[in-house]
Amino acid sequence: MTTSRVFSGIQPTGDPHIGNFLGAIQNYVRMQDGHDAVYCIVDLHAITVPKDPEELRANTLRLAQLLMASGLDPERCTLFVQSHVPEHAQLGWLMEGTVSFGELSRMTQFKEKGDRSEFVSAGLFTYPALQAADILLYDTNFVPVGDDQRQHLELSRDAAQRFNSRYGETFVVPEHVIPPVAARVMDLQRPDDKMSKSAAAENGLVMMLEDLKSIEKKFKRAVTDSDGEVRWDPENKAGVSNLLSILGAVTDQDPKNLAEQYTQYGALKVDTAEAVIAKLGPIQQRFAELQADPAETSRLLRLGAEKAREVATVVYERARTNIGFLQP
Ligand code: AQP
Repeated sequence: MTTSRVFSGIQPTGDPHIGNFLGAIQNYVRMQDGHDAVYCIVDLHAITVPKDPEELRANTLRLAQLLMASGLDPERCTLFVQSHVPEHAQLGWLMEGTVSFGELSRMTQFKEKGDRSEFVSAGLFTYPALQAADILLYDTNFVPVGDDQRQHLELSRDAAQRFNSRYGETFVVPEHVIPPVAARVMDLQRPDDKMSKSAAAENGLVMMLEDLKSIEKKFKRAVTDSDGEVRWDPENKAGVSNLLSILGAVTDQDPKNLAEQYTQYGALKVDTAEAVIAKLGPIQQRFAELQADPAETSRLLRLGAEKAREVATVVYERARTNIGFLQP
């Protein structure tokens, strides 16, 4: 029996928040078992918005340590940095020849990020082509990411199918795996908006490495509504439903069932804060331990890149042959 391959990427653009954790990282950890799991810290994507070089280097190492502290085990998965595997950029160019200007123009994330940025790089626009390359480079079957990545994943599937029909069978067409709960964690202060690193209201954003007391305060101040009934209804009760889905994702329970156990917003807020703190506390401790030995993290990342290249070079070779590049 062949094991299915899972691939996902995460940007080293500052410490992750609990949306990144519940929408992505927690599932990365789960999917290490029973799959051939490949996880990539996508530094090539990070530079689509200009970054301070020292900060980027430090953030890349910190993110690797935080992923390991969260439970990614380099023995059970492949964890590496995107720029350490040059085939990502190489296949990225082939994907730029595969997806169209019109398709890229329809990507809502580009519109949102482009509107917010002073300098809009060409890379920010073609980002989904590189993302398609990341995924297709590993003959990926499943891609665990949050709901916000749905449109990009659809483009990766279209790119794989188009390339296959133009040049012959080359890529596996990947499938999206969206977590059943907390696929879209919302801002605690503006529950109609996705929790995001670039959020304007800092009180709505809960970071994975945040002081635990501060996390408790933010949950206690979370915006709810004035009707006073605890009910699972994301459309009309975004704040309360967000708390239920966070509590559900952290404790592995169905938010609808959880709703029936509460009559007071206050108790729901306290229990959600406690559950999040119980989850993040041990991760923060392991992270502090890993920070003491950055050379070991770098060594593990180098091994991860070697493991990744064993697959990436084979798939890239298949793509370059099929597209018609002359052998050197
Ligand atoms: N609010 C969220 N709820 C659930 N999942 C989320 N993800 C991001 N926000 C939420 C998932 O996290 C993974 C890593 O994504 P990324 O590294 O591309 O980060 P991002 O999407 O750029 O994160 P932000 O916070 O939204 O950053 P900005 O503000 O820069 O746009 C992905 O799987 C994503 O789905």
